[in-house]
Amino acid sequence: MRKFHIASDEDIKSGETSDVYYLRTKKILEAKGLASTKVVAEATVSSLPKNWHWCVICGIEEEAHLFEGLPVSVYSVREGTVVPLRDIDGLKIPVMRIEGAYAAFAHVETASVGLLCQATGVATAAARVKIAAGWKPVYAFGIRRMHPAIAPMLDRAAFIGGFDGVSGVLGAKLIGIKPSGTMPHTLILIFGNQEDAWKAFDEVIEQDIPRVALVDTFYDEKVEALMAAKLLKDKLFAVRLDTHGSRRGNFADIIREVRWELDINGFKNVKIMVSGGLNEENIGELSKAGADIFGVGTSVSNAPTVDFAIDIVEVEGKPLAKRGKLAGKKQVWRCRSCFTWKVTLANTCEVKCPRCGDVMDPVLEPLVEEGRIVKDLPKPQEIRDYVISQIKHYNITL
Ligand code: PCP
Repeated sequence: MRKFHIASDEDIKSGETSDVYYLRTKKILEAKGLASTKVVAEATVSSLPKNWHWCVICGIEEEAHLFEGLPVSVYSVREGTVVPLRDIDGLKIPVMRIEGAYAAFAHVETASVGLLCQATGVATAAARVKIAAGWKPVYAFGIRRMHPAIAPMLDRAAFIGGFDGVSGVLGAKLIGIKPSGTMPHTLILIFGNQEDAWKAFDEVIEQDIPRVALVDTFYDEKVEALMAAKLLKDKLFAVRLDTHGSRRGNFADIIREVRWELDINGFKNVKIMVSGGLNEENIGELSKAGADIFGVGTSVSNAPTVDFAIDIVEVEGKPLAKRGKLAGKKQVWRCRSCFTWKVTLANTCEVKCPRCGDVMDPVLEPLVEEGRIVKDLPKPQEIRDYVISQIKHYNITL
């Protein structure tokens, strides 16, 4: 009996998480002798949430495992590729292409779209928060807001988007890093006072874990910050302000006051970490006010999904697409120098950047060939580095 309302790997690969109309389509094609009909299908971003004009493609590793073993071939952009909504001619950009008999992958079309939609939303929201925070350290604290079954995926996507660490134990294992965290109010409440809790943390927790004292439980933040600094002295790495909404008032000014209080008392090295209700709109002001480190939860783990669609663009080698979509198998090109993109038919050999004249590189690369994963799937750290390098190289802004 299933304890949690979640799908297993086998459920996902066997089509148990499919929309039923794809399974009925497969049944009809098989009944009518069309099961071997070859198609080319492409995944494109139909629209981006809010005022986003680019997204960080995430979920490609899971796509590889989804199509592994099926008699199809898949081409995709590298995981972590930052893609604008449209190319230089205003065309929507395919980020993944599937080639083979439609009946061979109909049962995983739903899952394939879902793998891209949510992870890309989270990774993009994370990248936007990092840009808004001026690239200061940001940690993912948001898995508590979502179903635990997807906690590793959420943490991985936030890390790929540029976050510096994640609070989730399994997510951190998946990424290959140590989980990050400070202390909850619970610890202080159970000890009944701040100092015994801070001291206990210092006595019990491994020495390589930064000592970050939570300083908003009972008294004013600047009072508790000074108490913690005087108690832990050089061992105190930072103080965390997770001030309750009812007391938050002008949070930026509270941060300035805490900074001032620590500095005039000789604790210039103690950093200020803030968390609770942070997002790309409010984090910049808190960073300017003196916050050094951020814990971001809901605004990233509950990020809007990116609206991908998978559409057939060729049947038995003939370009064919529904209204609103561009027929024919495509390749996508990105300029080496400027963030210019161009969509062409797949048989195009070379493209020069219409904007700066530099060489453009084809970005749809083989991922799965006839059911075999042919790409060395990069580690999350490599993907994260790739994301940050693109944003800095192309000077990508919010
Ligand atoms: C929460 C916890 C997370 C924060 C808030 C995520 O604080 O510390 O870091 O917040 P967000 O989802 O609004 O971004 P509490 O609920 O006070 O929990 P705790 O006492 O465990 O820190």
